[in-house]
Amino acid sequence: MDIVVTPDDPKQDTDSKPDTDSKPDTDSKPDTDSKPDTDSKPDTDSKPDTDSQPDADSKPDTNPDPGPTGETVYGDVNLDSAIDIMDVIAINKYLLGASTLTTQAQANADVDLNKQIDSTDSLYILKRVVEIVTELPIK
Ligand SMILES: [Ca+2]
Ligand SMILES: [Ca+2]
Repeated sequence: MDIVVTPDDPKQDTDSKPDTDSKPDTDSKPDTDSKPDTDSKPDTDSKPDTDSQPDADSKPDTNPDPGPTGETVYGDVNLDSAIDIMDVIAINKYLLGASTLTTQAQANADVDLNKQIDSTDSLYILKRVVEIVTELPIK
């Protein structure tokens, strides 16, 4: 390969200009570095300690709900004395594990009297709401 030495290169002088050094500081602003700290705070999410307390909510045995108030209104899952679409939503939320039901609500929800609350009860309550069936419980 040829090594061409060009001694008359006048461009090298541009590298040694000291004047341009006073401006390019805008690229080196260290202020923006002080923000990404928010990424380093995942500690609050990983605490498994919270599992030792909310047991009161998940234990149906110690549930301090008023319990059966005497009259079981089959289909009235949300205990508002009416059988409507809100009860279908309530039982479906319960079936999905998204909510809990009081003892009375569970009694009301078991509309086929098989001692279990499942999608069959949900379907019957829906049928009751749309008047495919006129009476609950289903026997
Ligand atoms: Ca209701
Ligand atoms: Ca049932």
